Amino acid sequence: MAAPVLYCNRESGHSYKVALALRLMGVPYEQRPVDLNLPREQRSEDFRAAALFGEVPAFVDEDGLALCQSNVILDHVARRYAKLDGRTPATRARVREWLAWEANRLAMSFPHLRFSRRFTRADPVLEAWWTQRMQADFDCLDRHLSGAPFIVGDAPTIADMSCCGYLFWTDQAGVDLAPWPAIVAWLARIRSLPGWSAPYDLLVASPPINAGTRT
Ligand SMILES: N[C@@H](CCC(=O)N[C@@H](CS)C(=O)NCC(=O)O)C(=O)O
Repeated sequence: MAAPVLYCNRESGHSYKVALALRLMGVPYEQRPVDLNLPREQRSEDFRAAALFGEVPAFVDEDGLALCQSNVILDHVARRYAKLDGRTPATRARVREWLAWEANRLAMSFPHLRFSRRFTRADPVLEAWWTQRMQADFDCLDRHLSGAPFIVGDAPTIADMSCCGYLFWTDQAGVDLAPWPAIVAWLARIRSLPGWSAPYDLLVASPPINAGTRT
C-alpha cells in the first residue's frame, strides 16, 4: 500500500485543516504542492485525476480512494484512523454539524476577506459583505467556545481542525481578534496541542500565489 497523498497549497487554509489533522493523528503521508496560478487544465495529471473539482486539498488514501472537499477528507480520516472524532454517535453527529456550518458560513466569509486583502483587492462592497458575515460567524463561534474548551466535548476533534483552518491568518486580513476572547483562548489551546505546527511550517513550499489568481 502506498502512503496517503495530500495535494495542497501553502496559502490554502483548507489544505492546512487536513494537514493539521493528519499531523495530530500521527499519520504519515506525502504532501504534493499544487501551483494554483496554472489554469486547472494545466495542473498535473495525477492531481486532476484526484481532484474532482480541480481544487486543493485533494487526498488519496492508502487504498487509492481519491477525495476532495476538506471537510469530507477530515470526516474520512477521522473514521479511518479513529482519531479526532466524537466518542459517541451523538457527539460524532455534533462534530459533523460543525463541519457543515464551517463549509456554509465560516469558509464563505473570513477566507474570502483574507484572500482579498492578502493577494488581490476585491470590490469594497464585497469586502464589506465578507466583513459583516465574518463578524456574525466569529460571534457565533465565540459564544459557543465561551463555555467549552473545544468545539465538541473536552478534547479536540476534526470540527476544531476545520474551524481553525484560516484563523491563524487573521493578521493577514487586518482583523483583530480582541472582540472574540473565547476564540483567542481556543486558538491558544490548539497551538499547545502536541505536534501542532503553524500553517507555513506545516505546508511544504508552493509557487507563490499571483495577484489575479482565482481561488
Ligand atoms: N470547499 C472546498 C474549497 C476548496 C478551495 O477553495 N480551494 C482553493 C484553495 S483554498 C483552490 O483550490 N483554488 C484554486 C482553484 O480553484 O483553482 C474545500 O473545503 O476543500
